[in-house]
Order: sequence, then C-alpha cells, then structure tokens
Amino acid sequence: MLVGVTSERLWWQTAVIYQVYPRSFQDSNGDGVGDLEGVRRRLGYLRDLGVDAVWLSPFYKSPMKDFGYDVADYCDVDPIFGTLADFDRLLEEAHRLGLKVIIDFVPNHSSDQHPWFQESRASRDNPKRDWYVWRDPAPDGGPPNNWMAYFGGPAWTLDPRTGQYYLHQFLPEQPDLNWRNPEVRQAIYEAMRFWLRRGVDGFRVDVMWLLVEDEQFRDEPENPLWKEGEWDRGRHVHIYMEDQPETREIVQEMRAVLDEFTAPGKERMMVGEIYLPYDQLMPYYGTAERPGCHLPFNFHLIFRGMNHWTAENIRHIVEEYEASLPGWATPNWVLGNHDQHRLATRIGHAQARVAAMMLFSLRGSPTWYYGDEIGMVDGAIPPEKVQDPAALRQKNVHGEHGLDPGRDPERTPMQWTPHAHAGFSTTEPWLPVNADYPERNVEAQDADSESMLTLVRTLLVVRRETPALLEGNYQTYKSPEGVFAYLRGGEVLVALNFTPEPKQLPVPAGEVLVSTHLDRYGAVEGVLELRPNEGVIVKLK
Ligand SMILES: [Ca+2]
Ligand SMILES: [Ca+2]
Repeated sequence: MLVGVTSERLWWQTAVIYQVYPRSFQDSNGDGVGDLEGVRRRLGYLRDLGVDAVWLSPFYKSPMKDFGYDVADYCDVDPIFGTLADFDRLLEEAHRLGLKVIIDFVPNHSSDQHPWFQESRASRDNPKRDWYVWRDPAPDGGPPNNWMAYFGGPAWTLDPRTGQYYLHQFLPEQPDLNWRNPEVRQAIYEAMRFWLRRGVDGFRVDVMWLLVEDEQFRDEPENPLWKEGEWDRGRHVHIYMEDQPETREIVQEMRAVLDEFTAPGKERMMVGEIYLPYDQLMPYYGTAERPGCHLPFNFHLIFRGMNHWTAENIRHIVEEYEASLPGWATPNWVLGNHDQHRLATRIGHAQARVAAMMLFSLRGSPTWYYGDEIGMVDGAIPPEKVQDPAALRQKNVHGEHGLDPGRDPERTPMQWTPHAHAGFSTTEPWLPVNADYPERNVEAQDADSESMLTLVRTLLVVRRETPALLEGNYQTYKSPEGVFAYLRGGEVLVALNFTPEPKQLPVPAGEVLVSTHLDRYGAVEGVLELRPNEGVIVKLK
C-alpha cells in the first residue's frame, strides 16, 4: 500500500515550476530582448516538456537598473516586454494549455522612479514620506548606522533635498518600502489583487525575509570571518536587516490576500524567496491554523549542496529538511535560478542528469531554471558586454582580477536552434548567445533519444504516472558510499550514483522505470548495478 498519501492534493503541492527569465527566453519583435509575446509562442514547448507552472521573472514597468527588480509601476508591463494585453494573451493561452502562471512580485523595494518614492522624497511632510525608510544622518553626517547593501556600499543614500538618508537593501535606485506603515501594506496587497483579478495563479515573492528591518536601527555586529576586499555585505552578521519577527505576520497577511481569490479547483499560491537555514526558514510556513507562505523556497541544494556534491552531503541536506518540515507543510526543491551559476557548470553534465532525477523524485514541488533541460552552461561574457548592475557596481572590488561578470553568465539567451542567434532573436541579443549553441539546442536534443532534454521529459512523464513519486512519503534507503538512495511511498526506489565509479546496491525485485542514461528498462532483482554517474528509478514488486 502507498504510504503517505493525503486525501486531497492541490496543484501546487506537486507542481513542477519552470522559471522563465523573460529577457532571455524568446524575442518576438527583433529588438534582441525577450518579451511576453515570445514566452507565449513558446508555451507549447513548456507543455510538451511536462511542467505544470511557469514562473515569470519581473516584466513590470521599470527603469531596468536591476532588470525589472526595480518596479516603477506594480500594475503595468514595461514596453520592452510588451503590454498588459500581451500578458492577458499569454495567461489565457497558458491556461488553455493547462499551465499555471506564477508572476514575480517585488514588495521589499520599488524603483526610485516609482511615483510613491518621487512623492516621498519631495519633502519631509509629504503624506508618502513614511512610505519609505528615512533617517537623519549620524552626528558626523554619515549614514545612520553600519548597514551594508547587497550590491555594495552602505544601505543608505543621502537625499540632499531633504537632508535625510533613505534605506536600500539593494541599489540606491531601489529604495526599501516601509513595511511598518499600514498604508504601504494595503497598497501592495491591492497590487497583488490587481493580478489575481486578471487570473494569475500565484506569486514568487522577492526577498521575502528582508521586508522589515530592526525598528531601533541598531548597528549589526561585525562578522569575524570577513576579510578586507570581500563582499561588503559580508562584513556584518545580519541580525537587524534580515528575518525580523514581524515579517512572518506580513506573510500571513499576504496569504490572506491569496485566500480571498482561492476557490476549490482555483487555488492561488506563493513561493517565497528566502535564503535562510532550516530553523529560520520553517516559520515562514506559518502554522496549520494560520498558514503563511505556501512554499518558502528551499535553496539548500544550491548554497550547501553544489559546493560539495557528494551522496553523503546531499543525503544529509535532504534528511535534515525532511526532519525540519511540519507534517502538513509541502516541501520544495530547486537547483538553479537567475542569481546562481548554471547547474551543468557547477556539477558537470553527467551529474546534472543525476540531479534532475533527484529533483523530480524528491517529495514536493520542484522548480527548474530555463535552459537547464538542455544542459546550458554559464556564458562567457566579455568585459565590455557585462550588463549585470550588481557586477558593474562591484567593479572596484574585483578590479585587479578584471570585471566579475556577476549574474550575466546564467542569463544568456535560450538556445532553441542551431541557426543565427540560436533562434532566440533575429538580431544580436542583449547578452551574447553561448558559443556551444550550434550543438547544444532544443532542436538538436529533441531529435536525440538520449539527450538531457529527453531525460527531463521522460522524468516528468514517470513522475506524473507514478503516484508514489507525487504523494508517497520519503524514506532513506541504505546504500554504499557515493550512492544516495531513497524510497518514495514504500514502493518506488530512487538510486543515485554521485561518483564516476560503478556501484552496487542490494535491492528486492523490481522493474526499472527510467535510468539517467535512458537505455535500460526491465526487471532487477538482488543487486542493482549502477554505472558511473547513473541514477535509476525502480518500481518495487
Ligand atoms: Ca523583444
Ligand atoms: Ca526591507
């Protein structure tokens, strides 16, 4: 009997979420930048790939100082990506194909060009003054405290017009909203309702753990591990800029907004971007009585797993997570995104296949980054082509080693075909297409029965057709060194060889559903022979 089955499963509890970075997915009008109409034209590809939901990185009206994570209007589309009508067409088409649409939402900060900030900075007595975080200078005229920004330098910028500093956890062009102000909360919730009324299925909420800062603006303690010349923000331990208790209250309020629009068969959800250890991450789920974030992102494979990609380390991360989760909460896993180096670059092509098998066979909702299904690697970005504002701002820090390309390498255009500009655009794209595109592209891998693309499609078919992989519980299965194995629902065995050596795993009788090598099926009994870098899913008898 299948172990761990819940009586009623909601779509987001097992959904495979596919992240599209709209600038880089498909250009439809020949300006070299991807757009919403381009995404719409590629929805058939995503349906055939077998994902359940599409997450779109920001397409809001924006001066693009941080490529759309600086929002100048929460209720409009930037002309570079299209129009609201384009968005509606995309959404309608996605729903027609059975795909959910999750949009990025950026509530921590707006653009400095947002009318709210323009008003707020106009005078100290403006009604919107308190919509952002303003403080007097320190006695020496410097910033109010020692807080540092993510993208370098102090988290405070002096606005000479009114003689006060404003807070920005990111760029000076991204002032933090004041989440202690109830009017701000209501304005942001109303923007969420704007998209929920249009029909979006949910939000990926940007930097959810940074919404609120310490009310007393205390200096953060020094980080003893930080060394001169390293990342500015690493100087301190972030006990006052991050993960303040009030944030969880706000998350529950956001949940209530989503619940206003949730009906049976029409559940809305949110995924929260939260880079925290498990004990600090779990409270974002809320409680069974008063739930918070549906899926607080579990980034541990990215920031603890891939630096040390061994069966033992990954098993430890999975077991620790499974043990930390409240019984009613839905797990989630992710291997890459627009801020992290590419999966295949970090662990190699052979292990990227093993990682894909693991991601799609662990419990809960996995998120997949565009292009990883064809094994795209980090792009080589010549110094004069660097676009990432974070990298450009850190230039001085990295000056002696040349310019760090920041997050551009993982944002290169999707490689669709072996033709000009990889089928992404009819003109030179905003970032160079990777040099390997003539061989590595969707068209080529579509025709190859053992390609990474075929593997991902096959894994998603197996996942859909195997109830134990969707709903069964997780149980570690005893395995030799270098192998991570687990049972799902007591009846499906996943065995993953993290090494380039052959391995043997004692198993009861079963049948191979899929191998990462895509070349073996049929019965196994007694011993499962794993080839180098091979993962196998076995249905036990
Ligand atoms: Ca375009
Ligand atoms: Ca904040």
